[in-house]
Amino acid sequence: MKPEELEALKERALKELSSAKNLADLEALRVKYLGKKGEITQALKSLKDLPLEEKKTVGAKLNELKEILEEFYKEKKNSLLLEEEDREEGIDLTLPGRKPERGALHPLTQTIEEICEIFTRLGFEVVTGPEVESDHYNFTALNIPEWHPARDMQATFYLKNGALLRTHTSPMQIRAMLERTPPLRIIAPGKVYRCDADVRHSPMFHQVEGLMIDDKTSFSDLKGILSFFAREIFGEKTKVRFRPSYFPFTEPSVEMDISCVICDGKGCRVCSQTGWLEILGAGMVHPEVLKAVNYDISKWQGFAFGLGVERIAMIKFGIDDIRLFFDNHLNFLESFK
Ligand code: FA5
Repeated sequence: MKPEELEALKERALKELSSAKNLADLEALRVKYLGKKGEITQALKSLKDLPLEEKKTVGAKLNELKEILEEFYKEKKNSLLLEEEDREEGIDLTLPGRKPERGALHPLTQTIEEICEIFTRLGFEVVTGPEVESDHYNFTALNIPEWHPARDMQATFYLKNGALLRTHTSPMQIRAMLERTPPLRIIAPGKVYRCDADVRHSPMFHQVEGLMIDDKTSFSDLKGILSFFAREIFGEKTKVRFRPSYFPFTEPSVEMDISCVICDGKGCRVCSQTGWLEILGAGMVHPEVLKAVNYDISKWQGFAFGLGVERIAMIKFGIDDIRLFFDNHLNFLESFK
């Protein structure tokens, strides 16, 4: 066999092997070139008729070609096997790759972060504290002694050792004042617990407490800061109003309403036709509370507020059942990505 014939044989064999579509085609080509009666085997057999010198050179080249073809055959067989496996498993190699699913922050976490961000811009420090509280911090120090009927306003979960699950974030007012010297501005987000459950009430929910103590802080500061907050979180056009209310730890006390974001204040089912939605309780810190932390009431004064995070999130995202936040259905959670 002449060198150019060998080269042509190599090219033809590699071309055919590489275009084999399946294992059966490939096997036929193996037989054609490398089988007992295959072209390479036949050529090797016919070496015996050649003169010694030629036998050596052509023989070496033929063996080299045989090795190349065998290696190529093996690789091709592996790749056809993999393709066949994929087909059996129903994998369509022409499909685009799957993107990994991305998670997102829970809507309540998003709301808490937004609230904290707004107050941080106004110089408030974010603090956190325990969910298992003592009677003293949750009630007594907040001017709610044991006999006080206001204790019944918040149905409390008591623990065996006399401790309780905090019913509001207001104990953080006491903790923050004891840990700092005035002036101070803090907000305290966190979980609170009450024996209470329906479409608007959950036994565990979130509040954000706010407290500002200074030597001049007045009711105007309370109104200004809370109005600013409402416009930041619900939009520039939001109107606010303050109604007189009662909390034992503030005097005077108010509740703040915002104009209904659903009907723009015209009256709808969500705002019970009033045009207003209540979002928080607030007031000037009661002197008895300042006394409980040994603050000089002739020098220091301030305001506090407590808002329900679920309430804010329900208004913001147009959700009418509080339980959706805790059922953790993926369809619901994915709509907040
Ligand atoms: C308080 O808890 C006071 N500590 C707020 C406060 C702080 C007033 C500082 C003055 C100064 P109230 O019980 O109204 O107040 O609760 C505040 C908010 O928590 C309510 O407006 C409501 O949005 C939310 N809330 C109350 N109970 C539930 C509940 N079971 N599920 C979901 N949200 C609730």
